[in-house]
Amino acid sequence: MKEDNNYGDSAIQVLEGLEAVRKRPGMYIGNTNEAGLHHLVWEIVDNAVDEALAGYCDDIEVEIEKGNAITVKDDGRGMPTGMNSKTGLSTIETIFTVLHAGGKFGGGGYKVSGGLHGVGASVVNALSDWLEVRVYRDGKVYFQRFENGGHPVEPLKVIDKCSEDRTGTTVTFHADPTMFETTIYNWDILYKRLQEMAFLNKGIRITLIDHREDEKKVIFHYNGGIIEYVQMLNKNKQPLFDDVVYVEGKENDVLIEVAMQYNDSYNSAIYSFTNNIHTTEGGTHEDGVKQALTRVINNYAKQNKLLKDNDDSLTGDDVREGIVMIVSCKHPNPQFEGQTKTKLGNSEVKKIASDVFGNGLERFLMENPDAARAIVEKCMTASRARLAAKKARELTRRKGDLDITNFYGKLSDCKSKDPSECEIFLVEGDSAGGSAKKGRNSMTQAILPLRGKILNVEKARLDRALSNEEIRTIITAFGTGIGDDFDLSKLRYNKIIIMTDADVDGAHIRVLLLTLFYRFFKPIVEAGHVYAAQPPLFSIKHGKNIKYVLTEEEKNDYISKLPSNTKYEIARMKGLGEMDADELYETTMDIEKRILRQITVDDTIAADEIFSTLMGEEVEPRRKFIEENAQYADLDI
Ligand code: 28F
Repeated sequence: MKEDNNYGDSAIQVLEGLEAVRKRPGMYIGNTNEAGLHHLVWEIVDNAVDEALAGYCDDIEVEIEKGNAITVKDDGRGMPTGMNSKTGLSTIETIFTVLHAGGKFGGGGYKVSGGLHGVGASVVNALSDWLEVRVYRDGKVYFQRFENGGHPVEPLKVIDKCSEDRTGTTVTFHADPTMFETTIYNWDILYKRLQEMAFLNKGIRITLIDHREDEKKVIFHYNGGIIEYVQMLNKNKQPLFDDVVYVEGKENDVLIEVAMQYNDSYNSAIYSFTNNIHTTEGGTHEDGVKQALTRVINNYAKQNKLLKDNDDSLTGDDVREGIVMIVSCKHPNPQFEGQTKTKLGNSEVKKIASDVFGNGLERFLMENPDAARAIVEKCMTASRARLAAKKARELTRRKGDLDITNFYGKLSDCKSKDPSECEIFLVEGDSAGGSAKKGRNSMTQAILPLRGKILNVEKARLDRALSNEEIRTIITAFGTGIGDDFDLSKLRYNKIIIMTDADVDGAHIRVLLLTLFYRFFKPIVEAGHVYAAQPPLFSIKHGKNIKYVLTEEEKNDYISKLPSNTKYEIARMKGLGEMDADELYETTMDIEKRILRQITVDDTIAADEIFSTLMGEEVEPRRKFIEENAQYADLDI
């Protein structure tokens, strides 16, 4: 070990620990891509948020510096500046060089933020080419700098005086470019997560500043916490009543907070968190709250004779239609389970969440009879629609047999019955549909031409969607069923490819289809079965070669790389409907040459917002969204 400072054995062990992080960074931060890079920021911010949750700090600042260093500041007590007897190092150096030294905070409090990885400041240090910490405490400014993956340049020292009442911690680091695929921070990612943090921890002010090209600054500060989160999620929707139901309670050190409001849509948007981590797979906190919602609304409806004795009870789906809800749990010892470790497993939490939310909701209904009546009526309408949809589905199933000639008139199925190699193209218009049928590889490629308008399901319930002919055809073709009958394993095609023109109408149809899939076939989208075909914009012909490209840049790039004496011809491609069968196959369908874009949903909260903005009732936000995103030819969810 080439260390020319005078640290002892413990320091050497420390560096071996940090070396382990550099050898297998994925073990500590999940990944070394863009997500992993941002993980470094979350680790440091989590420490500041913990200091805030302990009650000592209310201002946190995150700055993206020129050159992509990150500074995080808090106005808490400042990290302790004394020595650590176990390591023989200062506490600060210990925090930044010993794995898991951050750990639980002493003094009765507990570490609440972080947890998914929750690896602490030393991992950030290990993965940085330099890091500086400044602590303001007791009228002094303490400083230490680390380089090359956590090697201290000097021990902690005092570099300045400061006013006695100035306290806090400032950390600046620069991610090591040899450890990450990218070291450029993304404003939108930082924005979204820091805003979420501010919603989930009411009263904390979090400021984000970007000092790179054009200065940007935003302050997140929500005294209403998750109440304001729900209001934001509903901002483009019509709420059923003005108040946001808010319930908070603590049992055995487990804190449960719930905010909810109904809107006039037919979707349910329930987002749950534990220790500020989005539990996308749900868990016991979410289960408990859902259980209480169904129980309390049914009891209220029966007690107030809104629901008659011989009426069926309202189901979970009935009481969740049109709901927007945030569930936040703070737990001293959370157990995360599930495929992505984003499901809360602690069994005791279910009853706590159910009791806390149930009591609060009961009280709200009692105190707000108008809102209570509106909720119950909405749930009963949902219940009737559910029964109607069930009938319609049964009808579709039976009618499916009668309709089958009509259906097969539309669908040109592929010969193979092995879903893993089958694809279905949903094609805009009969003329493109005709070319696609002629040009396709009929062994594995099925063609479904779409004639009529696809119904906007953002404004329709399942029963009405089922009365739409195009939608019925799509359901029949997929083979999965829909609603309660849905079964992903019955999907007849591995790839569902939306093939529309590269113009505004094409984009519109694509968005309508994506809305349908997202709202009614979400697992198909989540499993990555949905793609958009990308018909090329230009062809470049030279000699016997023909090259198709998607963009102006690609075209120029390709031409610039051709030998200078090459003659070439550029043609702007026609719409799908004007291509002949060979052209369409070669440019857009041929597995070897085509360009597909997989539609992924890695962020359900953002996707939900996009769909309700694009497809919902309110016109102004839609206009604004399209204007702001006009430069993207496509919607990337
Ligand atoms: C920019 C990132 O990391 N802020 C922090 C504190 C405050 C204390 C602390 C941190 C003590 C024993 C671990 C101060 N005074 N912002 C931050 N602020 N850590 S990190 O203590 C660390 C623990 O081991 C602190 C009294 N108690 C705690």
